[in-house]
Amino acid sequence: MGNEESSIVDESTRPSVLDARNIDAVAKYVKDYNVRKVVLMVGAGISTSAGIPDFRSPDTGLYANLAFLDLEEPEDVFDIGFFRQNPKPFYALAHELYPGRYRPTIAHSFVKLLYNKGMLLKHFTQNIDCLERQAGLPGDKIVEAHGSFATQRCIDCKLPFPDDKMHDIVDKAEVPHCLECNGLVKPDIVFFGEALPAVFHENRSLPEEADLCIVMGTSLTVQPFASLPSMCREGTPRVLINMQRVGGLGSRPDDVLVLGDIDAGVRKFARALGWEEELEAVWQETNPDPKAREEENASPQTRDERLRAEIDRLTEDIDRTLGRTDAYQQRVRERLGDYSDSSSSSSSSENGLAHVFPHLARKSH
Ligand code: CNA
Repeated sequence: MGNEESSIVDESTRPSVLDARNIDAVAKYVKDYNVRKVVLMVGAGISTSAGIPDFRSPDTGLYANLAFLDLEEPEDVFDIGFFRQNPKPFYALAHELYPGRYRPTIAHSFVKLLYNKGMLLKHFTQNIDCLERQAGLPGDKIVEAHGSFATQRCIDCKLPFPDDKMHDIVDKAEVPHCLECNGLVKPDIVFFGEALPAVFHENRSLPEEADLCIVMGTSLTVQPFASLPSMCREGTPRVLINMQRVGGLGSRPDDVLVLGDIDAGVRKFARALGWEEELEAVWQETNPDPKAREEENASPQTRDERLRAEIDRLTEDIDRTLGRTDAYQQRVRERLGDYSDSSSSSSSSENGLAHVFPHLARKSH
Protein backbone atom coordinates (compact mmCIF):
# COMPACT_ATOMS: atom_id res chain seq x y z
CA MET A 1 0.00 0.00 0.00
CA GLY A 2 3.07 2.19 0.51
CA ASN A 3 3.01 4.19 -2.72
CA GLU A 4 -0.72 4.48 -3.35
CA GLU A 5 -0.75 8.23 -2.67
CA SER A 6 1.51 8.96 -5.60
CA SER A 7 0.30 6.33 -8.02
CA ILE A 8 -1.59 8.68 -10.34
CA VAL A 9 0.70 11.66 -9.92
CA ASP A 10 3.56 12.36 -12.25
CA GLU A 11 6.37 10.51 -10.51
CA SER A 12 9.01 12.75 -12.04
CA THR A 13 7.69 15.75 -10.12
CA ARG A 14 9.71 15.99 -6.93
CA PRO A 15 8.12 17.69 -3.93
CA SER A 16 9.49 21.10 -3.02
CA VAL A 17 8.58 21.20 0.68
CA LEU A 18 7.78 17.61 1.60
CA ASP A 19 10.43 14.88 1.77
CA ALA A 20 8.18 12.62 -0.32
CA ARG A 21 4.66 12.55 -1.70
CA ASN A 22 3.08 10.34 0.91
CA ILE A 23 1.18 10.72 4.15
CA ASP A 24 4.20 9.91 6.35
CA ALA A 25 6.07 12.83 4.79
CA VAL A 26 3.08 15.09 5.47
CA ALA A 27 3.09 13.97 9.12
CA LYS A 28 6.81 14.76 9.33
CA TYR A 29 6.17 18.19 7.75
CA VAL A 30 3.46 18.87 10.37
CA LYS A 31 5.97 18.22 13.17
CA ASP A 32 9.09 19.77 11.59
CA TYR A 33 7.35 22.99 10.50
CA ASN A 34 5.15 23.23 13.58
CA VAL A 35 2.06 23.51 11.38
CA ARG A 36 -0.59 25.76 13.02
CA LYS A 37 -2.86 26.88 10.18
CA VAL A 38 -4.71 23.94 8.67
CA VAL A 39 -7.64 24.54 6.32
CA LEU A 40 -10.13 21.81 5.45
CA MET A 41 -12.44 21.66 2.47
CA VAL A 42 -15.03 18.90 2.71
CA GLY A 43 -18.24 17.56 1.21
CA ALA A 44 -20.91 14.88 1.45
CA GLY A 45 -18.34 12.04 1.50
CA ILE A 46 -17.30 12.73 5.10
CA SER A 47 -20.85 12.03 6.27
CA THR A 48 -21.75 8.91 4.28
CA SER A 49 -20.39 6.51 6.90
CA ALA A 50 -22.65 8.27 9.43
CA GLY A 51 -25.52 6.83 7.39
CA ILE A 52 -26.68 10.07 5.80
CA PRO A 53 -28.27 8.77 2.66
CA ASP A 54 -26.96 9.55 -0.75
CA PHE A 55 -29.54 11.63 -2.57
CA ARG A 56 -29.42 9.70 -5.85
CA SER A 57 -29.14 5.99 -5.04
CA PRO A 58 -32.01 4.23 -6.80
CA ASP A 59 -33.50 2.52 -3.73
CA THR A 60 -32.00 4.02 -0.61
CA GLY A 61 -31.37 7.64 -1.61
CA LEU A 62 -33.51 10.49 -0.37
CA TYR A 63 -34.29 11.35 -3.95
CA ALA A 64 -35.96 7.98 -4.53
CA ASN A 65 -37.67 8.12 -1.19
CA LEU A 66 -39.31 11.43 -1.92
CA ALA A 67 -41.47 9.66 -4.51
CA PHE A 68 -44.19 9.16 -1.91
CA LEU A 69 -44.57 12.94 -1.69
CA ASP A 70 -45.99 12.92 -5.17
CA LEU A 71 -43.86 15.78 -6.49
CA GLU A 72 -43.81 16.50 -10.18
CA GLU A 73 -40.04 16.87 -9.90
CA PRO A 74 -38.28 15.72 -6.70
CA GLU A 75 -35.90 18.66 -6.91
CA ASP A 76 -38.89 20.96 -6.31
CA VAL A 77 -38.30 20.21 -2.68
CA PHE A 78 -35.36 22.68 -2.71
CA ASP A 79 -37.00 25.32 -4.89
CA ILE A 80 -37.86 28.52 -3.04
CA GLY A 81 -40.86 29.21 -5.30
CA PHE A 82 -42.24 25.74 -4.73
CA PHE A 83 -41.52 26.03 -1.01
CA ARG A 84 -43.73 29.13 -0.79
CA GLN A 85 -46.60 27.20 -2.38
CA ASN A 86 -46.06 23.93 -0.56
CA PRO A 87 -43.45 23.62 2.21
CA LYS A 88 -44.61 20.16 3.34
CA PRO A 89 -42.31 18.05 1.13
CA PHE A 90 -39.29 20.01 2.34
CA TYR A 91 -40.29 19.49 5.95
CA ALA A 92 -40.76 15.78 5.36
CA LEU A 93 -37.16 15.72 4.15
CA ALA A 94 -35.96 17.96 6.98
CA HIS A 95 -37.53 15.50 9.41
CA GLU A 96 -35.21 12.79 8.00
CA LEU A 97 -32.05 14.92 7.83
CA TYR A 98 -32.42 17.00 10.95
CA PRO A 99 -29.35 17.27 13.18
CA GLY A 100 -29.43 14.88 16.10
CA ARG A 101 -30.28 11.75 14.14
CA TYR A 102 -26.73 10.95 13.03
CA ARG A 103 -23.39 10.53 14.78
CA PRO A 104 -20.34 12.42 13.46
CA THR A 105 -17.78 10.25 11.69
CA ILE A 106 -14.12 9.76 12.51
CA ALA A 107 -13.38 12.39 9.83
CA HIS A 108 -15.41 15.00 11.72
CA SER A 109 -13.55 14.05 14.91
CA PHE A 110 -10.21 14.38 13.13
CA VAL A 111 -11.07 18.02 12.43
CA LYS A 112 -12.10 18.42 16.08
CA LEU A 113 -8.73 17.00 17.12
CA LEU A 114 -6.94 19.57 14.92
CA TYR A 115 -9.00 22.24 16.66
CA ASN A 116 -8.17 20.83 20.11
CA LYS A 117 -4.50 21.08 19.20
CA GLY A 118 -4.88 24.74 18.16
CA MET A 119 -4.05 23.90 14.56
CA LEU A 120 -7.34 24.63 12.79
CA LEU A 121 -7.49 27.82 10.74
CA LYS A 122 -10.87 27.13 9.11
CA HIS A 123 -13.14 24.24 8.15
CA PHE A 124 -14.97 24.88 4.87
CA THR A 125 -17.89 22.51 4.38
CA GLN A 126 -20.51 22.04 1.69
CA ASN A 127 -22.56 19.88 4.02
CA ILE A 128 -25.79 21.01 5.59
CA ASP A 129 -25.94 18.25 8.20
CA CYS A 130 -24.23 20.13 11.07
CA LEU A 131 -22.12 17.08 11.97
CA GLU A 132 -19.03 19.24 12.44
CA ARG A 133 -20.88 21.26 15.07
CA GLN A 134 -22.07 18.04 16.66
CA ALA A 135 -18.47 16.82 16.76
CA GLY A 136 -17.70 19.87 18.90
CA LEU A 137 -16.26 22.41 16.46
CA PRO A 138 -17.26 25.97 17.40
CA GLY A 139 -19.35 27.82 14.81
CA ASP A 140 -16.69 30.47 14.17
CA LYS A 141 -14.26 27.83 12.90
CA ILE A 142 -16.75 26.54 10.30
CA VAL A 143 -17.76 28.06 6.99
CA GLU A 144 -20.97 26.34 5.92
CA ALA A 145 -20.75 27.36 2.29
CA HIS A 146 -24.21 26.07 1.40
CA GLY A 147 -25.79 26.98 4.71
CA SER A 148 -27.07 24.45 7.22
CA PHE A 149 -29.88 23.46 9.52
CA ALA A 150 -28.16 25.30 12.38
CA THR A 151 -30.34 28.43 12.14
CA GLN A 152 -33.63 29.40 10.52
CA ARG A 153 -35.75 32.46 9.79
CA CYS A 154 -38.96 33.73 8.26
CA ILE A 155 -38.72 33.91 4.47
CA ASP A 156 -40.78 37.13 4.48
CA CYS A 157 -39.75 39.36 7.40
CA LYS A 158 -36.43 37.46 7.97
CA LEU A 159 -36.98 37.27 11.73
CA PRO A 160 -34.94 34.39 13.22
CA PHE A 161 -37.04 31.56 14.63
CA PRO A 162 -36.17 29.96 18.01
CA ASP A 163 -34.11 26.75 17.84
CA ASP A 164 -36.13 24.82 20.43
CA LYS A 165 -39.46 25.51 18.71
CA MET A 166 -37.92 24.59 15.35
CA HIS A 167 -36.67 21.33 16.77
CA ASP A 168 -40.09 20.36 18.16
CA ILE A 169 -41.92 21.26 14.97
CA VAL A 170 -39.48 19.44 12.64
CA ASP A 171 -39.60 16.45 14.96
CA LYS A 172 -43.36 16.27 14.37
CA ALA A 173 -42.81 16.80 10.62
CA GLU A 174 -44.97 19.92 10.78
CA VAL A 175 -44.40 23.33 9.16
CA PRO A 176 -43.10 26.26 11.29
CA HIS A 177 -44.55 29.76 10.91
CA CYS A 178 -43.08 33.10 11.95
CA LEU A 179 -44.10 34.20 15.43
CA GLU A 180 -44.32 37.79 14.20
CA CYS A 181 -45.91 37.79 10.70
CA ASN A 182 -46.98 34.14 10.31
CA GLY A 183 -44.76 33.78 7.19
CA LEU A 184 -43.08 30.48 6.42
CA VAL A 185 -39.90 29.63 8.32
CA LYS A 186 -37.01 27.96 6.46
CA PRO A 187 -33.63 26.70 7.71
CA ASP A 188 -30.73 28.82 6.42
CA ILE A 189 -29.71 26.27 3.80
CA VAL A 190 -29.14 27.61 0.30
CA PHE A 191 -32.08 26.86 -2.00
CA PHE A 192 -32.19 27.11 -5.80
CA GLY A 193 -31.80 30.73 -6.77
CA GLU A 194 -30.42 31.88 -3.41
CA ALA A 195 -27.00 33.45 -2.83
CA LEU A 196 -24.21 31.77 -0.87
CA PRO A 197 -23.86 33.10 2.68
CA ALA A 198 -21.69 36.18 3.26
CA VAL A 199 -19.39 34.16 5.53
CA PHE A 200 -18.23 32.19 2.50
CA HIS A 201 -17.22 35.31 0.58
CA GLU A 202 -15.63 36.85 3.68
CA ASN A 203 -13.37 33.83 4.14
CA ARG A 204 -12.81 32.83 0.56
CA SER A 205 -9.19 33.98 0.39
CA LEU A 206 -8.26 32.62 3.84
CA PRO A 207 -6.66 29.46 2.34
CA GLU A 208 -3.81 31.73 1.19
CA GLU A 209 -2.70 31.86 4.83
CA ALA A 210 -2.76 28.10 5.36
CA ASP A 211 0.33 26.00 5.99
CA LEU A 212 -1.54 22.76 5.25
CA CYS A 213 -4.69 22.05 3.24
CA ILE A 214 -6.81 18.89 3.60
CA VAL A 215 -9.58 18.11 1.12
CA MET A 216 -11.97 15.25 1.98
CA GLY A 217 -15.16 13.68 0.62
CA THR A 218 -15.98 16.08 -2.17
CA SER A 219 -16.12 15.77 -5.93
CA LEU A 220 -15.05 19.46 -6.14
CA THR A 221 -17.52 20.00 -8.96
CA VAL A 222 -19.52 22.80 -7.40
CA GLN A 223 -18.30 26.37 -7.88
CA PRO A 224 -17.29 28.59 -6.24
CA PHE A 225 -16.42 26.09 -3.49
CA ALA A 226 -14.37 23.99 -5.93
CA SER A 227 -11.87 26.80 -6.41
CA LEU A 228 -10.88 26.93 -2.72
CA PRO A 229 -7.91 24.50 -2.92
CA SER A 230 -6.38 26.63 -5.67
CA MET A 231 -6.33 29.57 -3.24
CA CYS A 232 -3.56 27.85 -1.25
CA ARG A 233 -0.07 29.12 -2.01
CA GLU A 234 2.25 27.03 -4.17
CA GLY A 235 4.44 25.11 -1.75
CA THR A 236 1.63 24.61 0.77
CA PRO A 237 1.11 20.86 0.94
CA ARG A 238 -2.40 19.78 -0.04
CA VAL A 239 -3.72 16.37 1.01
CA LEU A 240 -6.70 14.78 -0.73
CA ILE A 241 -8.49 11.98 1.16
CA ASN A 242 -11.18 10.70 -1.17
CA MET A 243 -12.36 7.69 -3.14
CA GLN A 244 -10.95 9.15 -6.33
CA ARG A 245 -8.78 12.01 -7.53
CA VAL A 246 -10.78 15.22 -7.92
CA GLY A 247 -10.36 18.87 -8.84
CA GLY A 248 -6.83 18.58 -10.19
CA LEU A 249 -5.42 17.74 -6.76
CA GLY A 250 -2.16 15.92 -7.35
CA SER A 251 -0.98 18.38 -9.97
CA ARG A 252 1.26 20.38 -7.63
CA PRO A 253 4.60 18.99 -6.41
CA ASP A 254 3.48 19.00 -2.75
CA ASP A 255 0.08 17.41 -3.31
CA VAL A 256 -0.49 14.03 -1.65
CA LEU A 257 -3.37 11.73 -2.59
CA VAL A 258 -4.79 9.23 -0.11
CA LEU A 259 -7.30 7.39 -2.26
CA GLY A 260 -9.89 5.01 -0.83
CA ASP A 261 -12.33 5.05 2.05
CA ILE A 262 -12.24 8.31 4.01
CA ASP A 263 -12.45 6.82 7.49
CA ALA A 264 -9.52 4.51 6.67
CA GLY A 265 -7.54 7.42 5.15
CA VAL A 266 -8.12 9.62 8.19
CA ARG A 267 -7.03 6.83 10.54
CA LYS A 268 -3.93 6.31 8.45
CA PHE A 269 -3.06 10.01 8.67
CA ALA A 270 -3.69 9.98 12.43
CA ARG A 271 -1.43 6.93 12.80
CA ALA A 272 1.33 8.68 10.86
CA LEU A 273 0.98 11.67 13.20
CA GLY A 274 1.03 9.43 16.29
CA TRP A 275 -2.49 10.62 17.17
CA GLU A 276 -4.39 7.38 16.67
CA GLU A 277 -5.50 6.86 20.27
CA GLU A 278 -6.33 10.52 20.77
CA LEU A 279 -8.46 10.46 17.64
CA GLU A 280 -10.42 7.42 18.76
CA ALA A 281 -10.94 9.05 22.17
CA VAL A 282 -12.25 12.26 20.58
CA TRP A 283 -14.57 10.21 18.38
CA GLN A 284 -15.84 8.21 21.37
CA GLU A 285 -17.02 11.49 22.89
CA THR A 286 -19.55 11.71 20.06
CA ASN A 287 -21.11 8.34 20.88
CA PRO A 288 -24.58 9.17 22.21
CA ASP A 289 -24.93 5.84 24.04
CA PRO A 290 -23.01 6.11 27.34
CA LYS A 291 -22.88 2.32 27.74
CA ALA A 292 -21.42 1.79 24.28
CA ARG A 293 -19.05 4.65 25.00
CA GLU A 294 -17.90 2.91 28.15
CA GLU A 295 -17.32 -0.31 26.21
CA GLU A 296 -15.40 1.55 23.50
CA ASN A 297 -13.33 3.21 26.18
CA ALA A 298 -12.47 -0.02 28.01
CA SER A 299 -8.97 -0.66 26.73
CA PRO A 300 -7.89 -4.26 26.14
CA GLN A 301 -5.93 -5.70 29.05
CA THR A 302 -3.49 -8.12 27.52
CA ARG A 303 -1.06 -7.98 24.65
CA ASP A 304 -3.06 -10.68 22.84
CA GLU A 305 -6.26 -8.68 23.23
CA ARG A 306 -4.55 -5.55 21.96
CA LEU A 307 -3.24 -7.51 18.98
CA ARG A 308 -6.69 -8.96 18.28
CA ALA A 309 -8.25 -5.47 18.44
CA GLU A 310 -5.66 -4.15 15.99
CA ILE A 311 -6.32 -7.05 13.57
CA ASP A 312 -10.08 -6.47 13.83
CA ARG A 313 -9.63 -2.78 13.15
CA LEU A 314 -7.45 -3.40 10.10
CA THR A 315 -9.88 -6.03 8.79
CA GLU A 316 -12.72 -3.58 9.27
CA ASP A 317 -10.81 -0.88 7.36
CA ILE A 318 -10.12 -3.28 4.48
CA ASP A 319 -13.73 -4.54 4.38
CA ARG A 320 -15.01 -1.00 4.42
CA THR A 321 -12.70 0.03 1.59
CA LEU A 322 -13.43 -3.02 -0.56
CA GLY A 323 -17.14 -2.88 0.17
CA ARG A 324 -17.42 0.71 -0.91
CA THR A 325 -15.21 0.64 -3.95
CA ASP A 326 -17.70 -0.97 -6.34
CA ALA A 327 -20.62 1.10 -5.18
CA TYR A 328 -18.68 4.35 -5.42
CA GLN A 329 -17.20 3.55 -8.80
CA GLN A 330 -20.73 2.96 -10.02
CA ARG A 331 -21.91 6.24 -8.49
CA VAL A 332 -18.98 8.14 -9.89
CA ARG A 333 -19.72 6.81 -13.38
CA GLU A 334 -23.34 7.88 -13.02
CA ARG A 335 -22.29 11.29 -11.76
CA LEU A 336 -19.78 11.84 -14.49
CA GLY A 337 -22.68 11.48 -16.90
CA ASP A 338 -24.70 14.02 -14.93
CA TYR A 339 -21.86 16.48 -14.52
CA SER A 340 -20.96 16.44 -18.17
CA ASP A 341 -24.48 17.82 -18.73
CA SER A 342 -24.52 20.32 -15.91
CA SER A 343 -21.04 21.19 -14.63
CA SER A 344 -20.40 24.02 -17.06
CA SER A 345 -23.41 25.89 -15.74
CA SER A 346 -23.20 24.79 -12.12
CA SER A 347 -22.67 28.30 -10.84
CA SER A 348 -25.20 30.00 -13.02
CA SER A 349 -28.33 31.24 -11.39
CA GLU A 350 -30.65 29.57 -13.92
CA ASN A 351 -29.27 26.23 -12.91
CA GLY A 352 -30.57 27.10 -9.46
CA LEU A 353 -29.77 24.60 -6.78
CA ALA A 354 -27.00 22.97 -8.77
CA HIS A 355 -24.51 24.68 -6.50
CA VAL A 356 -26.10 23.03 -3.48
CA PHE A 357 -27.29 19.65 -4.70
CA PRO A 358 -25.62 19.05 -8.07
CA HIS A 359 -26.96 15.52 -8.16
CA LEU A 360 -30.47 16.99 -8.05
CA ALA A 361 -29.65 19.57 -10.70
CA ARG A 362 -32.77 20.58 -12.56
CA LYS A 363 -32.79 19.25 -16.10
CA SER A 364 -33.36 21.92 -18.71
CA HIS A 365 -36.46 21.39 -20.83
P1 CNA B 1 -20.47 14.76 -4.06
O1 CNA B 1 -20.48 15.46 -5.35
O2 CNA B 1 -21.54 13.76 -3.78
O3 CNA B 1 -19.02 14.12 -3.87
C1 CNA B 1 -18.72 13.31 -2.77
C2 CNA B 1 -17.32 12.74 -2.96
O4 CNA B 1 -17.01 11.98 -1.82
C3 CNA B 1 -17.18 11.84 -4.16
O5 CNA B 1 -15.95 12.05 -4.79
C4 CNA B 1 -17.25 10.43 -3.55
O6 CNA B 1 -16.56 9.46 -4.29
C5 CNA B 1 -16.59 10.69 -2.22
N1 CNA B 1 -17.00 9.78 -1.16
C6 CNA B 1 -18.25 9.60 -0.68
N2 CNA B 1 -18.21 8.74 0.36
C7 CNA B 1 -16.92 8.37 0.50
C8 CNA B 1 -16.25 7.49 1.38
N3 CNA B 1 -16.89 6.85 2.36
N4 CNA B 1 -14.92 7.34 1.24
C9 CNA B 1 -14.24 8.01 0.26
N5 CNA B 1 -14.82 8.85 -0.59
C10 CNA B 1 -16.16 9.03 -0.47
O7 CNA B 1 -20.58 15.77 -2.82
P2 CNA B 1 -20.06 17.24 -2.69
O8 CNA B 1 -20.15 17.58 -1.27
O9 CNA B 1 -18.78 17.42 -3.42
O10 CNA B 1 -21.21 18.00 -3.49
C11 CNA B 1 -21.69 19.13 -3.08
C12 CNA B 1 -23.15 19.05 -2.54
C13 CNA B 1 -23.66 17.75 -2.01
C14 CNA B 1 -23.24 19.99 -1.40
O11 CNA B 1 -23.92 21.11 -1.79
C15 CNA B 1 -23.98 19.30 -0.28
O12 CNA B 1 -24.94 20.14 0.31
C16 CNA B 1 -24.64 18.15 -0.91
N6 CNA B 1 -24.90 17.04 0.04
C17 CNA B 1 -24.73 17.21 1.37
C18 CNA B 1 -24.96 16.15 2.25
C19 CNA B 1 -24.74 16.38 3.72
O13 CNA B 1 -24.96 17.48 4.23
N7 CNA B 1 -24.30 15.34 4.43
C20 CNA B 1 -25.37 14.92 1.76
C21 CNA B 1 -25.55 14.77 0.37
C22 CNA B 1 -25.31 15.84 -0.49
